[in-house]
Amino acid sequence: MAKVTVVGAGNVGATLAHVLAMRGTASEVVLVDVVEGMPQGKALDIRESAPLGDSDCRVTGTNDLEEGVAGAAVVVMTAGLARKPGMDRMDLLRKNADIVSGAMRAVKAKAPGAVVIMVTNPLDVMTFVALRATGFPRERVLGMAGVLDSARFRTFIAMELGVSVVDVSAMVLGGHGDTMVPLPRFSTVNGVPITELLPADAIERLGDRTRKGGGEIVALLKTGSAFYAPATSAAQMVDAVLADRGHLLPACVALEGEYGERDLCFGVPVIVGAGGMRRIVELRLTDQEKAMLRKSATEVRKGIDEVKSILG
Ligand code: TXD
Repeated sequence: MAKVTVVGAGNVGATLAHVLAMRGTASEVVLVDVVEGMPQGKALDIRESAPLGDSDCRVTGTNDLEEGVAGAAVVVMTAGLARKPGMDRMDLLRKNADIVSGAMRAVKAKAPGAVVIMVTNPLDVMTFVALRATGFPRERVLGMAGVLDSARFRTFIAMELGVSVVDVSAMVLGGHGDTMVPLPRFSTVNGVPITELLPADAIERLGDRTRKGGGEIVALLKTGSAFYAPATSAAQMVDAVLADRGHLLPACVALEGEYGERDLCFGVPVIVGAGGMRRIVELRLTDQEKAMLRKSATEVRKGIDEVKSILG
């Protein structure tokens, strides 16, 4: 069994540690954060829930990044700053790129064989930063966004049709933002495409709610953003790696010609197992689907160009 390190013990990181501890797929989970006492306190609280969850997972917390990541099989990166008053988008990008680069240098030094799962926003851009800072092969640097966006789409489809969410599978590709691309032709209820079950306007409405899914929760919460579904989505990716499951998931990976793109981290279907990505699955898309993906890729590329100008 393996060690999983979660960098950033905020809402997503701590919830992820709890989900992992309850599932028991990792023997050890380490929470790392810069706030003194906080990762230790949350880790102890989570560990004290283990007796009730039939789990022997050892959960600990630390402020020491290098010690925290040492020997980890999987490192999930959730650390980052939220935008503060007076900070513009580029300031925030610079700060988060610094945080991610710093953590990834520690991963490179202390956990050179790890699979990295990025969560920090802007997701596609930070996946690019992580890839560059670690120098890892692209198979071992994955971004979590598509699993969450697809889980949201699945939820809305099940709610609309009044069917079990367990029967619904969905595919959402592209960048993690307003231009993401829900794919109704590849979204099914027990194998039946939703295009057979719902009128086009309803599908459009559910796709649109999915695209705005993060914002809908931010508007309700007033402070902070979604974390239960994001953390559980990251846990699914961690489990796919630890248990070598071979899940076909949408994930953000570096493209080298697939989908007509290169030098870009972007959400596409991949098969995930031990060692990270086994391969990218190239879907045959309609012209309309291709155009939507291209538009999303253009958006993501802008962000990556910005971060390149910052990193030099
Ligand atoms: O789909 C997705 N990828 C996302 C991404 C879904 C939900 C959240 N998404 C993004 O994840 C979000 O926009 C943030 O960039 C991250 C984490 O979200 P969370 O809601 O957990 O943010 P918090 O609660 O503010 O937690 C961030 C923690 C906080 O405790 C900081 O003290 C810590 O990060 N932090 C650090 N930890 C370690 N090392 C460094 N340098 C550091 N800097 C800040």
